[in-house]
Amino acid sequence: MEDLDHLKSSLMDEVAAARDPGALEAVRVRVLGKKGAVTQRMKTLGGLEPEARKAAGQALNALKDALAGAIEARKTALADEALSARLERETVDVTLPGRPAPAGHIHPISQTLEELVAIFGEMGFSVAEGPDIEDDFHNFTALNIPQEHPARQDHDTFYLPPLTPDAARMVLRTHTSPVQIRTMQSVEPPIRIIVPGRTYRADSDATHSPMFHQVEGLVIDEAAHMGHLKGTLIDFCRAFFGISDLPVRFRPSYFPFTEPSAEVDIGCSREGGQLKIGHGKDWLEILGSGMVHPKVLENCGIDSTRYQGFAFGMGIERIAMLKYGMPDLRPFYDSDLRWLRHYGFLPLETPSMVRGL
Ligand code: 2NL
Repeated sequence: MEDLDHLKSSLMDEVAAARDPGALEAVRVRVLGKKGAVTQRMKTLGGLEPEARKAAGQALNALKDALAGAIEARKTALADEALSARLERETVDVTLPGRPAPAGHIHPISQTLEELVAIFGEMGFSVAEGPDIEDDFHNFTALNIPQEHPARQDHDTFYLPPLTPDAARMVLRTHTSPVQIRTMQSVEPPIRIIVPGRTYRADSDATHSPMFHQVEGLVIDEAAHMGHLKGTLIDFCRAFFGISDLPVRFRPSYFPFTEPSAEVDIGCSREGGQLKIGHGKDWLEILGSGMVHPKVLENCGIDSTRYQGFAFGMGIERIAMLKYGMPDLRPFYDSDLRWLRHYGFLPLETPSMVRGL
């Protein structure tokens, strides 16, 4: 019995000295395991007299229970200590500034397109889209573009090789007008759409890319006239450039698909070689427009004695460059992160001229 008291206090000391769950488990095995101190003693009970065996058995069981309880208590204490240490270590400093927003930027083409959609959207236009690969009829013929027109020449336009020798050759659309043609073929007027998208021309220099973006607009109803064209485009120019009294001028022009046609210029100054949009003695061309040619309406199955309307078109890169002061067209397609960081827009900080800054 004295021997057991001694054993108990030395084993209890070992339990108390275990600094982590691993050490505690080692102690448990040494004490209560198959070859542990208590188990070994249990095995000697068989050689004792019944009286002595009973007493020693009870004492050993009591010791075993006490040690098991102590090990369990130590285990809980160690877990509590570990949790407290972790909570201490992992405190949240609620006074730290917020993490910076993700580094991605909105491409100037996407940004400009969103602005265009917002401006024309407020005027009641919806967005229409169509295929980049077109047939001759939708890209040229329906638009009253004659067979011998230079735009149809191979060196101005990307033609695709026909899939079979007698298949019609397809074309990468040279403007977004075929989408308006498709809309007029399938939708009963009134029509009020803008058509943004990629367009393709065999042209490449500092101001021309073989792929570029356009937005065209189309309004068809029984009464849309040149006054509506002018009002729509004056409002658009002023909203887009954020200058409420921006001078806008309409200059007679020619397109096969509109009659009459007008080029639209905005006021600017070029003092000291520096372009400034707004006021000044100079003009800058920014879009083309006109009343839809009756032949175009008829080509789409629209009765030109009942319906009329206007259309316009502009290059997205060009108006983006003018608005955001970009000197070169080529970096638009280079995926150069330095350029994108400089000219790109943050998703939650998009400066919009539509409803005021
Ligand atoms: C420009 C000029 C323009 C149109 C596009 C159009 C479309 C149909 C019918 C009539 Cl389906 N017109 N589009 C009209 C006038 C000008 O674009 O300089 N674009 C970059």
